[in-house]
Amino acid sequence: MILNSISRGKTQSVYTSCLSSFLWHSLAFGISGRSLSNSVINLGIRDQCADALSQLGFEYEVLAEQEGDAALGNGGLARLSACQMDSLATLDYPAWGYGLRYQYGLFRQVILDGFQHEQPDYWLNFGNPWEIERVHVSYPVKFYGTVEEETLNGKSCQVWLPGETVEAVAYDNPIPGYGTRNTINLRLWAAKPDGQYDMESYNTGDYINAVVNRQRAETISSVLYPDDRSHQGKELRLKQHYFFVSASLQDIIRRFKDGHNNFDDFPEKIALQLNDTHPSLAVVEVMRVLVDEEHLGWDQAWNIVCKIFSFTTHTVLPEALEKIPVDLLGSLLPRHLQIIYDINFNFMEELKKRIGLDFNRLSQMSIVEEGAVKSIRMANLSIVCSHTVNGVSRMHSELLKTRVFKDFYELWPHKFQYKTNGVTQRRWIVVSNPSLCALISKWLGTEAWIRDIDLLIGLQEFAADADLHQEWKMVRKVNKMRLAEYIEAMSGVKVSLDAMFDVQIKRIHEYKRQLLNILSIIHRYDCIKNMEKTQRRKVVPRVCIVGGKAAPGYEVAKKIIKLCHAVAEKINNDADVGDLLKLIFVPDYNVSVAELVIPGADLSQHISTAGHEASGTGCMKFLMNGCLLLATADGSTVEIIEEIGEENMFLFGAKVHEVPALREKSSDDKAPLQFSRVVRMVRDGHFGFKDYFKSLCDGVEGDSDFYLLGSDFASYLEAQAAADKAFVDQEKWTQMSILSTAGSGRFSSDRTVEDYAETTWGIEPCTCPS
Ligand code: GPK
Repeated sequence: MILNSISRGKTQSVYTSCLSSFLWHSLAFGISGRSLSNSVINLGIRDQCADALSQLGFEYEVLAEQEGDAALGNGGLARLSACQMDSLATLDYPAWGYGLRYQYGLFRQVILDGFQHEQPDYWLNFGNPWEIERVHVSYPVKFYGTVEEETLNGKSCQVWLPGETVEAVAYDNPIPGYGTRNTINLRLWAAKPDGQYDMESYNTGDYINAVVNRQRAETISSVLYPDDRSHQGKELRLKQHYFFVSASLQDIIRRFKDGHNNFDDFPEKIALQLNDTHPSLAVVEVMRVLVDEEHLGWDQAWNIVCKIFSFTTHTVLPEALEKIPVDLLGSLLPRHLQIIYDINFNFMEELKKRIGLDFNRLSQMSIVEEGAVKSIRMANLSIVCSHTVNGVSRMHSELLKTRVFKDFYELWPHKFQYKTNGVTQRRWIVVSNPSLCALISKWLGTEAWIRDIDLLIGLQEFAADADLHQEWKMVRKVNKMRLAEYIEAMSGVKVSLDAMFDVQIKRIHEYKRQLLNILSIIHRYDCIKNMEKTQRRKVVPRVCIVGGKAAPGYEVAKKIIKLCHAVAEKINNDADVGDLLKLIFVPDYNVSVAELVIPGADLSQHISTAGHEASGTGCMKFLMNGCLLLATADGSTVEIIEEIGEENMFLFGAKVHEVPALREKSSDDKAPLQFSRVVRMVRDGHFGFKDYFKSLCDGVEGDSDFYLLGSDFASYLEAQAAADKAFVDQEKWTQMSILSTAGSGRFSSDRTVEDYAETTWGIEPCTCPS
């Protein structure tokens, strides 16, 4: 969960009075990944640390590896926030991040017989040395109860009489910026029982129940929900949302009140960024606090809300748009439900004035969805209450405007913007690829690119330089060796360093099409098997690496993992194939694994069906590291093409505007014979588990090939062949690799955050006084 808040206004005074709160929430707010290496780099004390440790008899790298991976998030969305926090700190912005201090992060993936099993990740086992527990910064968070009407100063008002109170205790996680003294704070909330004892139970002798009830409070922040897309109306999840929102807002408002007593100044000082809909209850909570507790009039409060919130959405998938059943919301947060109804009533009245009685449109845009389960549409609520609605890539924003939120765009075109995602070069080059970092600095003659990423373009000048090629290849080889050692230690499979390391690592989703990758690996295997021995010499050897977690309840994704293992088992043990093809599944993919795998990859795959990946950030990490991309024109890859040119990557597949028509076409017209052949191999039990894989095959054949694996297969194979061809010419490949890194500057989160600061939040950097 992230709510980010930012302070606006004069920079110096803002810094010292520290009014900022960058209320940027995603339920899955990530501090994802380790902290130590990033922090010592940003503080500029890496060498001193290494020296000091060696005097104590420790090796810095070995020690850094001991840190657990804090996986307090699910995937791209969470890691994006971590990158943006790094950039906010580095660029001296006065910002705060808020989230939940889950006791159990994202589950650990254990593979048994090729099947995924989930194990709890109790990441606090050895404590967390980087956090500071603020026992004195705690707030009561209330749930349940009833709402009563009362009269105050002759005016009637609503009073919420809550039924349960839980305490939110702050844990601070400092995020130092690079090359600056500025350090910002990620404040995570842990749930503790309310200080008030349940006296009645104690008095009536129900001691055990009283203690059990106290413990129940702690469950609110105990576990991260591991599905990043489908949100069934679970009470605990809603409790997490509100717990997080309420505590963060109390914190922000307390800080504001420290120096101000007029809420009209609130929008001058505070910007709150809704990072997806998980924190969207914040808009309702601010209304509640202003109207019920601060006794502002509705219109005055509404004016304030509309000025402080901006909303970023991270998806195009309808199933990822959160809806909360009204019954659930009404029982947990009765006053909030009333406020939502009031907001919606006003919105509907305004809308009727604008569009008339177009009931279809009115019902689609309504915050309340009628139907079998009456629900609150959190995205609609966020759009209505925010001054800006951001997409995470240009293509995403276009889809929002023309499809997902078309009606809203027609109503409020000025609200819609986009900020293409970015990643921080501090973690994704400096920390994870130190030899490439040194090489870049050497050739650019400066380390300034670590703060000023645009300088990377300077590498273009040397893209054909034979000396740079030599050194570039050496760095890449060393990283491949490191990865090969890891693969051997983890899977027992020895891989050849001469092979192309071809990687697809990300959450397992049908739209991300790991299945397309596996089917093409089967095709490659089948081709090798059917070749004359002499022909085999021409095959470009490949090590295909796949990694990713499936949501525990996502059956199809779990079958894809099993298929990957079944195919790997067959290929890796086939003496005919040898080093020509290997398939490796990297278990328990997380940020630390990514830091090892990305620098060692030659080729990486970003092959979602066009129009499904809102942005994608993995592609940016690979790009920065000089890995070539094999991709569809989806999300941010469209912008990557503009930066490095189509000739420096391997593009394939249907374009976004072609997808609807292709879906209409019957599958026999679109899937090539090779596709039917590989699917048949799976169906026929070539890799075992025939019955188990049947539904996977059914899902990509006939008319059910929603993600267009069949129709994209031929062009995918062509792109794969083009990659093979390019790899044979190592000088050409190296040049493409250098140009990839050189062209990656636009995909730094520094650029994203600067853009947000200037065009959405209206804040300026404030340099920390020395
Ligand atoms: C989007 F909606 C969601 C979600 O629930 N989880 C998640 O990781 C990702 N995302 C998108 O899938 C990516 O395309 C995008 O780059 C990332 O969020 C950050 O914006």
